[in-house]
Amino acid sequence: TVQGISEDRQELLHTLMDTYVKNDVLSIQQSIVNHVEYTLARSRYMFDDLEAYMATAYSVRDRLIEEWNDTQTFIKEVDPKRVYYLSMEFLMGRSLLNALNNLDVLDQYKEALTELGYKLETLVEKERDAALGNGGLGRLAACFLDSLATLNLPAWGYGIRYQYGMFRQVLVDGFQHEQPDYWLNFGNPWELERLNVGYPISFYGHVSVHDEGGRQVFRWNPGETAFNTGDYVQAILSKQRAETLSSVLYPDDRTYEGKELRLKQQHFFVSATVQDVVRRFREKHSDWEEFPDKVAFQLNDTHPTLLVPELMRILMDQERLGWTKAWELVQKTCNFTNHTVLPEALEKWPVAMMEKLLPRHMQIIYDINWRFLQQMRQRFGDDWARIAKLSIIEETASGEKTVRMAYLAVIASAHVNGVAKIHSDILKHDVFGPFYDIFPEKFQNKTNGVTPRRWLAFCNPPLRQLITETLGNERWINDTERLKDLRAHADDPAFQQRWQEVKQQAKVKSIERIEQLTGLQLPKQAMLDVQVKRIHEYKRQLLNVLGIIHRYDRIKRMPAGERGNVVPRICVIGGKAAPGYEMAKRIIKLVSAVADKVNNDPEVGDLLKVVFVPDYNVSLAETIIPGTELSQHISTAGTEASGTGNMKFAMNGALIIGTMDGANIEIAEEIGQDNMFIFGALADRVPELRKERAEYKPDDRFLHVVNMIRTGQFGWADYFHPLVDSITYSDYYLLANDFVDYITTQDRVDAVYRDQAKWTRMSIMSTAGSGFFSSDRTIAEYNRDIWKSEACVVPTSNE
Ligand code: T68
Repeated sequence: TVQGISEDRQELLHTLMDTYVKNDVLSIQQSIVNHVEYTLARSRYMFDDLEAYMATAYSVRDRLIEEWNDTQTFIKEVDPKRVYYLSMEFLMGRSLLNALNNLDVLDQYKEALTELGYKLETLVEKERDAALGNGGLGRLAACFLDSLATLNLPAWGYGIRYQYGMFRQVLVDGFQHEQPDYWLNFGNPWELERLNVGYPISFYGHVSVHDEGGRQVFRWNPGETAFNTGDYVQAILSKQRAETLSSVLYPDDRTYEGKELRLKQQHFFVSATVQDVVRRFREKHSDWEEFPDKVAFQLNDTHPTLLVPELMRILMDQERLGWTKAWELVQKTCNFTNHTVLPEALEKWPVAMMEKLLPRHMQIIYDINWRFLQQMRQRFGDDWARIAKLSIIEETASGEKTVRMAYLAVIASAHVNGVAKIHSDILKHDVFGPFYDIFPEKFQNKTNGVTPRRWLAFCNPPLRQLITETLGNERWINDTERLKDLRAHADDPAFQQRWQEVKQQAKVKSIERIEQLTGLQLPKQAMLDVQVKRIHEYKRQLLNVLGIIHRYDRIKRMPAGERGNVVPRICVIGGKAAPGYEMAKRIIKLVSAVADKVNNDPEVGDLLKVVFVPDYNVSLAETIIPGTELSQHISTAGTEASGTGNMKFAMNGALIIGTMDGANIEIAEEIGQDNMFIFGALADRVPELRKERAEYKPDDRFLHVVNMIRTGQFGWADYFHPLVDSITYSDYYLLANDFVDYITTQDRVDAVYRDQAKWTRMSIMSTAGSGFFSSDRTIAEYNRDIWKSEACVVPTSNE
């Protein structure tokens, strides 16, 4: 019951709603056609596929809004501790199919649309991906929202609604070109604009000090405030400036870029978030002591770390709390997740830029640092070398001072976590080693996960059906540990047969999609071998290419009579290179060049096909992953924090060829080493191998393959030179060291593939062992060990 409304009125309102949002086919058709006519203002007698998609989306949205409102009303009433997940990126992908499945109305909508003369599968393709993220970090945030909702946790995701998402990648002559992704072109039916909610966001200016009853208070006098001015023309100009803040997602997931607009985005984002959170808290509370019982922040990498000085500023300068109290509240509410150990990715903002843009925040950061270093001095004495290592402010050799955002995040947070066991260990003993020595209790591991709804049940309906029939019900979808029960069927020939049929069906779909995207003709019986992820030197797509060239060369040298024994393969590589990352762009061109040569070689025919799939994104992943047979996760050990693609492929019964890196290690623990193809140097050997690399004599097969590129067998010899050099001299990612193990492991892959019963068994064991990698488990752990909030289940109306 709702407070403050008479029972009669409540009854009437309930009935009105109930007769509108019904889920029988006729009611659904009515609501779709209503939206065509009244929301889109198109004729109900004539609307195209895009309009049908829009109307369907609005109709589904009505059903979501109802639950949303009930949830919000209930949660507001209960006033539990809320979790705030702060992320500069949410890589959501499409929503229609996900929402239909979650509302459990997929079949009704299919039927409703069929009768109206539309195909749901066609309409689904009309939706633009919400690609508001670069890769793993952004997609993790999206999976976490799914699991937070599934677990009924009272949580909000805060992010930026960029107008331009991740660029669209087109290949011209094998080279990557970037096109703007204006994803809002036809409007976005999944969003609601709250024009009544707005907060001023300030930049620049100076800080003044005032005396308030004998107490010193600081005031930030901003030079620029979005939305608040009396001058009409200035107001418009200021609004336009404000709009640039959310215009574009930075497409760089590799190097931190010291661009002022990026810093402005970060401040805009955290400032609006803090103001919204504080407003919600103040609606119900006047005592700041209660703040940590009502609020838990999770910072998705360092990108939202300005939250720390902004919250301090609001608590001290606006709410008039003293430093000690404000700092205590910050330290009790903030938590930080790190996603990378690559030094070039760590954010370090120039002090000069921060001072200019956010003078009060810079002051607060200096204060935090000073107090922290004082404490350390009390602890360690005047060991300046040790203390300098802990400083938030770094002085570079050139004399430039920068703010180490990760150190600020570690010092301010109650809990700090990595995203896979090996990664969390590296954080403790390497990246944040000195901090681990001081506060060991802060450091945790939370191994990543992915939502089994989108990444198994919804993207792979035939496999869902088979699993459900085998396990007897669908409880495995929200309780993935139950997938273990598939193990009992792994050796059953009849079950294996059905598993193969399902996999083959998905494979054909994947291949057809790839054919459609590339114009190639591909053999449907070949092994589908896939490496899709952002292009990075550390992810070693180049090692994959070297392996492909080696395979090609071997086929060429083979007597024609022996070629019958070759296991045919389609090698797919896909992913985006950051626009300024030249090496990554050269790798893309190399894949295309090798593909051109191999695919047009009549001696090779269907034995080997090489494909670069353009514009890899969430939706493409949803069709490619279910059909993949072999998936590659081959980073140099110690460089991939976790990986999440590996989990999605394992769930869908693809076998993994991979190094002992990131979550691969835990996948091996869960599904068994013998159900994966593991190769390569271990992380603890990597530093020595790097030191010894200059003396290392690479195998002749490695040298030969590298030489084929160098001497122009795939053309473009000059353009590929930097790639060849990178693995000939420093070879930082140790391709030469891992090459032989890689190609011999690839031979083992072929051998197992020839034994389809064995392969199928391994495939079943992969899915069966993937339950641990549900993001439901990850989120349950965050909540148990960090947030300590409680599930908040809306009572249903008939209870
Ligand atoms: C990824 N990081 C990790 N970063 O590479 C991956 N960076 O191992 C891990 O599984 C995943 O995070 C989730 O934990 C990223 O994706 C970025 O995208 C990024 C974006 C902007 C700036 C820096």
